Order: sequence, then C-alpha cells, then structure tokens
Amino acid sequence: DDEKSFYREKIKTLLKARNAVMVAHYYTDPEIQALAEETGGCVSDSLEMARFGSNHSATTLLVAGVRFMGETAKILSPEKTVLMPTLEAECSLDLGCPIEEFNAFCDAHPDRTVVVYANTSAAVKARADWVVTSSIAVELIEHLDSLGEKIIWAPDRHLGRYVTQKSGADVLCWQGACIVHDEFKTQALQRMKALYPDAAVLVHPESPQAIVDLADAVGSTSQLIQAAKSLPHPQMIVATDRGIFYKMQQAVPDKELLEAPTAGEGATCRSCAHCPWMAMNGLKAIAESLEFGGKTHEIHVDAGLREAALLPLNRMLSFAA
Ligand code: CIZ
Ligand code: SF4
Repeated sequence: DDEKSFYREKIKTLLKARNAVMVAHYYTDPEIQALAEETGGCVSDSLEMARFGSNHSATTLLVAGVRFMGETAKILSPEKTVLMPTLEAECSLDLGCPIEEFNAFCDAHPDRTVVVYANTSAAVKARADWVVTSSIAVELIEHLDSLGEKIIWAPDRHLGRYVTQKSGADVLCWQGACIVHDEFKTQALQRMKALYPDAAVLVHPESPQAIVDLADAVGSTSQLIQAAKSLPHPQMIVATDRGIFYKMQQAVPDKELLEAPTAGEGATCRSCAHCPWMAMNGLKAIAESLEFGGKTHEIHVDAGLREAALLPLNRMLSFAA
C-alpha cells in the first residue's frame, strides 16, 4: 500500500501548508476517519461536524462527507474556505427534495412550521423555520408540539414517521428516503436475530418501520455508538451505514459488530449498507482537493441563500446546545 501512504503523507503536508483541518462523517471509509483523527480533525455526525468546523481556528475546512455537509460548513463559516474531495457526493434525501416543489408544498400549508432535516440543500434550508439532525429531531418536534405548532417535516419519510410516533405531534411529511437505510430487509433481519440470540439490534431511524420495530435501540449515529456502550449484549446487529463500525468498534473493542442484512434472501450482506456518495471521499480525491482547491473542490453558497439558511441552522445549534 505504497500509494495509500504516499497520499496520507501528502495530505498531512498539505493540511499544514493550507492551515486546514479535516472534518469527516462517520459513514466515510475507515482510512479517511483514521486520517481525520490522526491530523487533529474530527469524526462525527453532521451536527458535530458543523459545530467543530465553525469553532476551529483553521482557515480552510476539508469536509469529507456529502455536499449538504460542505454547504452547511460554508453557511456557518463564510470566512473560511470549504473544500470537498468531490462536489458530486450527493444524498438521495437532498436530491429528492427539489426547492421548487418544496416551496409549492410549503405554500400550500402556510399554517405549518417548516422543519427540515440537515440532509437538504441550502435553498431548502433557507425556506425552513428549523433545521434538525436525527440526534435532536424527537426533542425538537416535542418542543414545537408543546407550543401547539403544526409541522411540515422534510425530506425523510421514515424519520418523519418515527418522530411523529414518538411525539404525537401533527406532522405533514415529505416522502423522501435514504437509499442506504431504505434497503434493510425485515425477514432477513429476523433470521439474523434468530442466529444471534444474544445480539442487540441497533437501528437508525432513517430505516423502514418494520426494521425500527425490531430494534433494541433507535437513534442517530452518535446515539447508536452510545447504545453499543451501554447495552449489555456481547454482539450488536447494526442497521446503518457500515462506516459507523470504525468509531463504534473503538467504543466497544470487546463486542462483535454485525451488519444488518440489506438485500437477498437469507444471506447476510457484507457490503451493501454503504452510501455510494460517502464512498467517493477517497485519499486521492482529498489530496487533490487540498492541492488544487478552486473550481472543482470549493463550496460556494449564494449570499442571499446563506443569510436565510443561517437562521434555522443557528436555531438548531442553540436548541442542541
Ligand atoms: O444518514 C446520514 O447521512 C446522517 C446520519 C447524517 C447525520 O446527521 O450525521
Ligand atoms: Fe444521504 Fe443516506 Fe448517504 Fe446519508 S447515507 S448521505 S442520508 S444517501
């Protein structure tokens, strides 16, 4: 692996030269998360990525994740240069909620408070009253419900259904889905539970209802890592992107982590639950983004949109604080 160590060294040198810090999502490949840790950056969920990036003294942020994470970093830190390994790393939730249609949806229900998931474009955030991540979604919807507010939730229908059930709030839901979590298969998971009777099942709420129903713990990425620590089970069947195994295994070195099955009958899946856009954040792409920056790697957000999107984002950060 000469090539990998070549790029790792190159990235370390370029990070220093550019006064840059790496912020990586839990779903990126293990070698990317390891490099972020080794170079003083952070590995976390999108909420913590946003916070870490805006508080850090570096003048350039290298965001290893998908586009909405780079946009969020830029909105919070307009004075910083925000680079991404590729500008083509999308998210099916973001893609499934185009601003024109979303505007029409909101316009049709002017009496509802608009809450959008972090996995959205800057334009959709700009239209929202609140931005949330899955780690604070239930709490925020409960809070708004207690104020008597009716809600529009977008874009993830599974997470929307989950927070609706948890909070009992009046929620009108956009029908988007995450292509990774949508693929977990109920019958295969039931068979796997039978095979591993001592295992706990950990599920991200972007998963279908029937998968959530089989869970011992449901939560955001950081909450699932916490659950792996606090549950007594020696094995964990995990229904979220397998990128999470890197930090989860650090947290529970003595426990066995198993991927929840996605496709196919019977057999457990060894390589399905991984976001193809997260996987675009390779070492070579990171090195190139730091070396060349500019057109192909730098995130820009229109000034008007930025100002409008900053409001609901800051609300999220204050609510989560
Ligand atoms: O599924 C995702 O992309 C997640 C979990 C994003 C986040 O909030 O960290
Ligand atoms: Fe989007 Fe799903 Fe990929 Fe997360 S895992 S970035 S929600 S497509």
